[in-house]
Amino acid sequence: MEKFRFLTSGESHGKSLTAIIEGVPAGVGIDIDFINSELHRRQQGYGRGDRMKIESDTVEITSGVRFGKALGSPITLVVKNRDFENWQKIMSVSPNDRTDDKAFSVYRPGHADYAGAVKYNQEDLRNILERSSARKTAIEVAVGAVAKLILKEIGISGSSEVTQIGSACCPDKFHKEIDLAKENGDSVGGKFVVVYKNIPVGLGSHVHWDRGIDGRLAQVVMSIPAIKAVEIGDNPLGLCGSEYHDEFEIKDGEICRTSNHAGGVEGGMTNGQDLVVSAVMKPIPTMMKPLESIDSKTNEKAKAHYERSDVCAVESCAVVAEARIAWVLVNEILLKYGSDSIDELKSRMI
Ligand code: EPS
Repeated sequence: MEKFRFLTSGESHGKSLTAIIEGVPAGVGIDIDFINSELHRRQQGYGRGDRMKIESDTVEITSGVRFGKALGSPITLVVKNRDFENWQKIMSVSPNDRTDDKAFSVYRPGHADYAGAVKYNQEDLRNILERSSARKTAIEVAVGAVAKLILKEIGISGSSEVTQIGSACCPDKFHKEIDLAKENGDSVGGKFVVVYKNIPVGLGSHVHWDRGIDGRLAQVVMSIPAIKAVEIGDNPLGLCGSEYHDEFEIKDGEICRTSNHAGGVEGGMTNGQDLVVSAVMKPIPTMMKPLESIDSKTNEKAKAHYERSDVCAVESCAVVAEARIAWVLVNEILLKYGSDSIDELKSRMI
């Protein structure tokens, strides 16, 4: 991302998760309570594991904000891992603390263990698990909350909803699906939709493949751990062109549409309609009833590694997707309208 840039760091059971964000216009109100409420939302959801009982994620801001407003300088966010207290020796940075406690060598099918260990030449698969864990999405949601605060200043807001858990498509049956998976030592995935409203026309571009906002949205949602499919708009198969495309009309002197199958994106650009992005999350690969696998030390058959995990995290994943979509929207808005301060941005967007 060119205008709203950041890096994150941190291991799942390390001391903390950190982000340094650059590009937040000066004068944006940085409401810590809002960031913490987003972190809280990410921790919720039926089916989360016991880690969420240990953590109570809150953010510390160590730069870039003064008296509640962004300075325009890099903003540093820190979310501490409470569980680090129990992992100090295991996650120590000192070579003197080296231990095999919590080391593991049997790949979990579906997780990053195998490809990560081959790629980074690691024997202890914990060295891959620690960063591939979805724990890192906590700091991503904090960055997304800052992006949402920018969007709020210009009247843009987003929300999400779980639309499917396992084979159940109505909310009354979601808990039952999760309970059943838990009873069976299994896990379950699902589907969710994110909607952002009041989006200006013309974010993204049709002129080059890498500037299409659809591609950028797909990338940030697809790379959330466990996401396997991303969709923009609703795409009922079998509709012909005359049924699918969203016809124009004039209502109260404004150009509008009779439907929104395109999900607010045409030709790689936002078209002023609601932005609608949905995604499919596979079942979490760490399971009480482990799958068949291989021990990387012996190359012999073994049951996959198990440790504390979630049975279902689709609700949390939807919150992560909201956050990541906020990054893209802010980046595109800053690309289109520029702006060093929030007042300048507002005046350019009229
Ligand atoms: C997560 C924290 C992790 C997992 C989960 C996401 O905590 P722990 O590993 O200590 O139990 O609960 O990560 C995964 C399911 C995964 O496959 O990586 C969190 O904060 O969201």
